[in-house]
Amino acid sequence: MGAPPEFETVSIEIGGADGAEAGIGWLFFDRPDKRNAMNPTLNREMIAALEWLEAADEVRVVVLTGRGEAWSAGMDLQEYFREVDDAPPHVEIRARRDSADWQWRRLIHFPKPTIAMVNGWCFGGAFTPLVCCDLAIAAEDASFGLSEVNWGIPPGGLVSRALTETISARDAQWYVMTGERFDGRQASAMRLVNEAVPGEDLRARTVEVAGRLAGMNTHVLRAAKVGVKQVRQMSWDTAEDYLYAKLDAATGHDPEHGKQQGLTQFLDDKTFRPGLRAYDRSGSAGDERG
Ligand code: ACO
Ligand code: V55
Repeated sequence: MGAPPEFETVSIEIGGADGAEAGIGWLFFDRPDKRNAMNPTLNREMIAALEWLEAADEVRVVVLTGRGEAWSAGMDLQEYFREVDDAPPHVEIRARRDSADWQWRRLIHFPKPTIAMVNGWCFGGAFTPLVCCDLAIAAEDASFGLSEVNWGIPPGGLVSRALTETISARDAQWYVMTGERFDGRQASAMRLVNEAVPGEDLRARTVEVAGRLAGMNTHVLRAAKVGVKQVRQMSWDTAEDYLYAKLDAATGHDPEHGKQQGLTQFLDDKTFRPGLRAYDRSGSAGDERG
């Protein structure tokens, strides 16, 4: 696939081929001097970066994190608000489209597993990409806030929509209306993130989780994640039909025949217990290549 492309406000690093980080594509908000605030350039570059990561065979899981002290300080108040307010309408339309395009649509539908590794500040607009990653692990002392009301706007974009996908209505109302901050431990208690760990353990814990996903059947993981997201908006009747269709499609098209391997290894060979770990992929016919 070649070296990752280079950007002004975003960067990509690929984990070494053999070590604990094999298969991990690190995607950084990379404007540490501006606390990784999302300006129109960053939003455009994130679209391109996600397209590259989607196509890179060596990348089996993506971790979205921030350089420096911040995960992301939200939308750039100078470049996304003030400058766009003064520009012709088409500039605002484009900026808003690019913003939603990666923060919500591309991330939520990303074909490989995604993990938000929240290393520090997370404000306002940053809640959208946070929620749209499949999993999230935060530093205990990361600091979160819906700070929109503090500077005179209600949350816009998809921020409130993303928030209510994860935390309770009571918590959403509290934090959207007060603008108060909360830390990683509280974010975990509210289920905004899966776990909070001490800052010094954040990278190791993320590598452990990402590495486990990278070692699994990506074809099956993709079907599992799409299914669990889609059924939230379905009736039980529709969901039953859809999930069986998904199951049959996923197993029928699985290039490494995971279901057959799992059944054989449990029922015939008696070499593993599916409740306790994944089947042995080492004898797989071939890895997934699309
Ligand atoms: N937009 C534009 N610039 C920003 C943003 C932002 N959201 N956040 C930080 N910066 C810039 C600062 O203007 C400053 O730039 P300068 O060095 O050119 O003056 C630089 O980043 C460093 O910021 P400081 O405030 O000096 O850093 P500090 O570490 O003291 O504070 C903090 C960090 C708490 C994140 C603070 O910068 C802050 O409150 N940022 C705004 C957070 C916010 O409310 N974001 C918008 C949410 S609303 C939305 O996203 C829709
Ligand atoms: C916000 C985010 C936006 C936007 C307006 O609340 C406000 C933050 C991500 O886009 O267009």
